[in-house]
Parts: sequence; structure tokens; C-alpha cells
Amino acid sequence: MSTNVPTPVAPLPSGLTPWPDQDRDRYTADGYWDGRTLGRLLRDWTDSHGRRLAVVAGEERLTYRQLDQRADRMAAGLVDLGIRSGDRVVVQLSNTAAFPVLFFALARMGAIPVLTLPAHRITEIGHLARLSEAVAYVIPDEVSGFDYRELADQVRAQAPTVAHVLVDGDPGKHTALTSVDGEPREFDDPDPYDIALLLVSGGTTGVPKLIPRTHNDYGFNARASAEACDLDRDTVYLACLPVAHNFPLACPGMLGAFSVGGTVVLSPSPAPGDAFPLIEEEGVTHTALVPPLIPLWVEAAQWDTADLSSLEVLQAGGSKLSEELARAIPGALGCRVQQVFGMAEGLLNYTRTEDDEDTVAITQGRPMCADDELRIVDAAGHDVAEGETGELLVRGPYTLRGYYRAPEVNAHAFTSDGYYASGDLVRRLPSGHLIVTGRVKDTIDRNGESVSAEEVELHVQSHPDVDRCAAFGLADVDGEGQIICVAYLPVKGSEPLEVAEIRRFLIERGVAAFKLPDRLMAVDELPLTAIGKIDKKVLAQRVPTA
Ligand code: OOB
Repeated sequence: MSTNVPTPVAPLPSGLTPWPDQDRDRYTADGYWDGRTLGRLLRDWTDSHGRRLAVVAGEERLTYRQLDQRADRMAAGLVDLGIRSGDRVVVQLSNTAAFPVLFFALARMGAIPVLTLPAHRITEIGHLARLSEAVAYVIPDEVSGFDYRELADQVRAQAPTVAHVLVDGDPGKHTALTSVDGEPREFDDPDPYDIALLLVSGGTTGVPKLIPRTHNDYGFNARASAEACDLDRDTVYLACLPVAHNFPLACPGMLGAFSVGGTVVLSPSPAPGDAFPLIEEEGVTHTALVPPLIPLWVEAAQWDTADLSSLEVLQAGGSKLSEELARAIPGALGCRVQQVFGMAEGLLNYTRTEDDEDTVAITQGRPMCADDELRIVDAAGHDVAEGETGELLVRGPYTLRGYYRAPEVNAHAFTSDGYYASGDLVRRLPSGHLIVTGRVKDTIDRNGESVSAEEVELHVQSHPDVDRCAAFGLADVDGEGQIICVAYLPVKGSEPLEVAEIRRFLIERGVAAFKLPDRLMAVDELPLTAIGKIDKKVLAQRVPTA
């Protein structure tokens, strides 16, 4: 949807598009925004839970007090290096103790982390470092055979503002993160109404955008999430997705667990071989996965002897969880499932503990906050009838009003009255729960008909020889529009499928002719994005030319 009117409020010098004054006053008066910076929050949590265990990462175990002190020392070290309040720092750490220490150190001295993911490479990091004019880049030394110190050389060549490369581990010719250490001292608190961090947008098309999140809105995001998900001081949260992603970071994730005095366990990866022993040893109660990873856990749990009985909730979010998998999780993993439909831009939807089994299996949850304002609109921007499908628009106390340094994008990604156009197609049940039915742009334009990729996927997936699949459009070499291509993972031991057979199968199900796949390709893996969603861009590139 687009009403081609630019957002009315101009960005601040920091790059934040602020909420209009009346919303700012309302969110503050209602207590959503409590005026505390993220650095202050850690101080307050330490005052309440100082001796409790905050972080487990490899051999390291930090209490709240130790985390607080290490953040203070690193904040002083960053300032001693010449990094100032408001400077941007590209952070690309894996799930190690250095992440929370650096995160709070930056929050304390007011520099702004640009939170990238371990799988990002020069295309993304170079772009984000230039866009943010970052002064520093923080990396691990080497992970799974990939040397980030070499990537840092490329980044510096592309982004001359990057004056410091700080390495968690062996620094080589760069600077060791452990040497960033100074005598603790108090700094002026940054403005809680201004940017605390920049998140990378999750889109799988085009270059990533940066999403400014303020101290006020992100603190609320974490606190309210912890409440919606019933976390308490006995919560042991396992971050097995990359912790720099919004989902494991604050939905409720690491920050949500801290907000109630719980413990955060950082896993080097979401592989069952890494995660299962941690669940057993640390008594993990909550964790989060993207749906493409869940079948691996379900399968591994059948033979793995690790005791997973402490696990109470598996959160599934980031892409659509099939109803079938949602219903299989409790039996396979011995825990409840919670669906999370969220976005780095803000809005979060959760299924709740009190929701019945069907609601949890079929819906992607309902908004976290009573003041999340949602509209569901048609292509012309008009509200659809209740229960109908349309694009989700949203504004509220933790949803952005503008991307960072992106006036052209902002001109069509927001309505003139500040709603963010999510690009997600949803319908709403009378209970307020949402069902995500696809992306506005994830449709295939075939002979003038617009075909929903998700609908094709649901039909193809019901074939007994298809384990999982992804549908996408490819340019029609003989015509104007696109053809429908489906890549599928075959069920183990099944015979190869011909496209004619899948077309016959869909016709028997009563599917209209214009929705039938034109090409079918068997694959041994579905490529994933940096956070683990199916990457259709890469799939489309892998289709052999016919
Ligand atoms: C999460 O955040 P992002 O920014 O990586 O991606 C957001 C997009 C949404 O706009 C939607 O298209 C898709 O990912 N998505 C889902 C979904 N959750 C996210 N699509 C269908 N079903 C779901 N449950 O992915 C994210 C952020 C916070 C919490 C959880 C996920």
C-alpha cells in the first residue's frame, strides 16, 4: 500500500524519525516509555538481582553484578579509544559473553550499535558501515572456518570512517576487545527518547535497511514481551538464534529475561548438538527458533538422549509455522509452542498461555500492547471488511516512524499519519489473533493473474512425497509475466516427481489451472537467510535455465 505523502515529522540529527509530540506524551504518561536508558536498566536489574546468574556462555558465567561491572569497564575503554556518544559501531559478534558486555557498554557511553548477523558478508556489512558512517567494527576472530579479520580489511577499504576493528579472540593485526578496558566512571546518560540501537531489516530482497530503536521503545519491547510470555526470575532463556537479531534479543529474548532477573544461556548455534546439551545442563525453560529449524529438533529428539524436560516453551517465529508442525511440537519436544509474528520494525504478536490448542496451532498470535494500532487494508489503502485478508499497517509505542537515513523508502513505507506498511498479508479473527497469509510482494504474476506463493506451497506440500517446498516466480522467457516455479525437498526414499504429476495432483484437489506449477525442481536443501528463513532469492538463482 502507499499513500505517496512523506512522513510529516522530519528526522532528528541522529537519524531518528520521532513520534509526534502527542504520541510521545501519551506513551510516556501511560508508562510504556519510562525514561530509562538501556544502560540504566542494567543498573536497576543489578540492584534487584546482583548475585543472580545473568549470562552463561561457554566457560563463562556472569552474575548481574559482574556483567554490570564489565560493561562499565568496557564503556570507559571505548571512550578512551576516542569513541563518542552518538557514534555508530557495527557489531557482528557470535553468541559469546562479549555480546551482552559490549551491548551495555555502548548503551552506557551512548554509542549506537548497528546489530548485524554472523552470516552477513561484505555486501551487507560494507553497505551498513557506509550508511551508518560507523567509526568501529567489532567481530569474532574466526567462526566455522570463516576469518572475520579478513572481512574487516575489506570493510575498511569500503568504509573509510571505520577507524577501529575490535576482535573478540585473537586480534591479529587489529585490536583485542579485551584491551578495551578503562577505569569505571559515570557518563552522561544518553537521551532515552533517542536512538539506542540500529537493527537490520529482515527483508530478503534488496539491500538491508536500518531500523532505529530508542532506549524507551526497546526497553518497553523487552519488558512487555517478558510479561506477555510469563517470564519470571526462574526463567532460563536459551539464545540459539544469533542474539543480535531482534527475536532472541528482545522478544522477550535476552533483554526480556534480564528484565525479570532470569538467566540467559548463549548457544554457539541452533544445531541440536549444541543446544540440547545446554538445555539439559542449564535447565533451559524457554527458547526461540525459526520454523525451518524446528524439524531438525523434532527429528534429533527422537534419538538424542539429552534430557529436555526442563523446556517449557518453544517460541516459533520469523516465518510461517505450519499447523502440522505446531501440533507436532508438544509431543516431540515435551513443551508448549508459542507463535510469534514479529518484525524488527516493531510490532510483536504472541499467542498466549491461556490460548486454546487450536488458536496456538493456527494463528500467529495477537498484538503485545493494547495501544498497538492495526489496520488491514486493500491495495487502494481502504480498510477491508472484518475477517478479510489485506496488508497489515501498524503504529504504536514500539513501532518505528521512519527507517534510518532512507527518505525515499520512508515516502512509501509509511502513511501520512504514521502507519508502517508491513507488506505482510494477514486476516484477523474476532479474538484479535492474526493469521499471516503471505507477503504483498510474494505473489507470482502469471498471465495477468496474481498467485499467492504461499497458497501454491500449501497445496504442493500436501503431496505425500513432498517434505517441504517453496514457490516463487521466474521471468517467463516466452511472455510478459512470470511462471510458477516450485523447489521441493523430497520425502526420504520417495521416487522423483515430475511436474506433470504435481499438476495432476493439484487439479484433483480442485486447484485453478492458473495456479499450477510450471516447473518443479527437487533440492537437497532449501537455502536460508542470515536468521534462517527460506531464501527465495537464492533459490531463484539456482534454477537451471531450461
Ligand atoms: C522477525 O523479524 P524480521 O524483521 O527479521 O522479519 C519480519 C518479517 C515480518 O514482516 C514477516 O514478513 C515475517 O518476517 N514473519 C512472519 C512471522 N514472523 C515474522 N511471517 C509469518 N509468520 C510469523 N510468525 O522475523 C521477528 C522479529 C521479532 C520476533 C519474531 C520474529
